[in-house]
Amino acid sequence: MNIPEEKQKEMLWTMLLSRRFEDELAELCKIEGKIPGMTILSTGQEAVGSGACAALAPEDVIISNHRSHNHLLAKGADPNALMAEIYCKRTGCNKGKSGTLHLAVPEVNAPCTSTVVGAGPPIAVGQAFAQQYKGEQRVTVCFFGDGAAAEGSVHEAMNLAALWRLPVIFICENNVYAGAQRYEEHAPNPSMADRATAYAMPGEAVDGNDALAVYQAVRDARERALAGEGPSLIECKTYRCRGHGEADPQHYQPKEEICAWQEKCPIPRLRDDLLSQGLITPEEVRDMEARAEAVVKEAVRFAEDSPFPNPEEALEDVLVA
Ligand SMILES: Cc1ncc(C[n+]2csc(CCOP(=O)(O)OP(=O)(O)O)c2C)c(N)n1
Repeated sequence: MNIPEEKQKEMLWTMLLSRRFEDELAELCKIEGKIPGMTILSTGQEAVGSGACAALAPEDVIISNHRSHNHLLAKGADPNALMAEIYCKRTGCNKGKSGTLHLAVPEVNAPCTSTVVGAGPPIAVGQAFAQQYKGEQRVTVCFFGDGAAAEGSVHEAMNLAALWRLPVIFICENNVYAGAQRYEEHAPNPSMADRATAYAMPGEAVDGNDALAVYQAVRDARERALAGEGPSLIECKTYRCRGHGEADPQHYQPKEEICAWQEKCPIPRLRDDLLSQGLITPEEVRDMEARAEAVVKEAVRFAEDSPFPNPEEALEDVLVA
């Protein structure tokens, strides 16, 4: 597949970091009052953000949704500032004002995540329009769910992006569920990627638990976008292994289905692939795991030790037009 060794290791690292970060959040949110708001995790879906972001340059932009931790960590967000923001502390990447659901990390070109379902694609199209208008050599990636794909805003965004040949890559993270609703309850066509045909753009479905396949598809789409060939739609077929949020008991998800997908976990898959090719040693894997543990421990300490913002700070950084 011709993927540089360092990129493959980077994908394994960001998946391990993301999993450890979210496993910690899964525990923290059980402590009353610790984490304000909902806790929405991407456990089992890490190959999507990690594979995609490894194929991007630092100047490329990502727009994400409510399930954003993996996307942001894979794009290089500082785990300390991210954790502090999730705690709504003043040292957080948004000074404690966004919490987990509206995180923004402009330093890594992740200016917006929105929990408004379907809000991301029009924002990504605006971003890509600006890039094209200014003649910049960079692209915008938009992560959204299969549920979001049913929103009118997503169709409008794809239509305009294709019409104006904008440098945007639509990544539909098809994790089978939108809240408690299964994919086939809201989408008549089993292929989300097929929708690309309607907008005359390339559409491809990939195994969303295979970081290397995601990387390859995004790398190709990025090359097309930079060559002026416009947008692409990539459907990453994956599975939501936890509830919609941590308070969701998942009673509507068949146990056997969850177990079958846990078996397809993207992390051991890439790890074993790298080990069998001799691209990584068992010791390096252990080091990566220990590093992820240490980074997350430090992020929690940083968040815990940080102050909450003062109430009057709510009025700072507010844009009044
Ligand atoms: C406009 C809007 N409608 C409904 C909701 C409530 N809501 C939050 S997440 C969600 C499900 C989204 O599913 P999907 O886009 O597939 O993403 P996933 O949660 O599976 O990652 C819904 C309905 C919302 N936040 N915004």
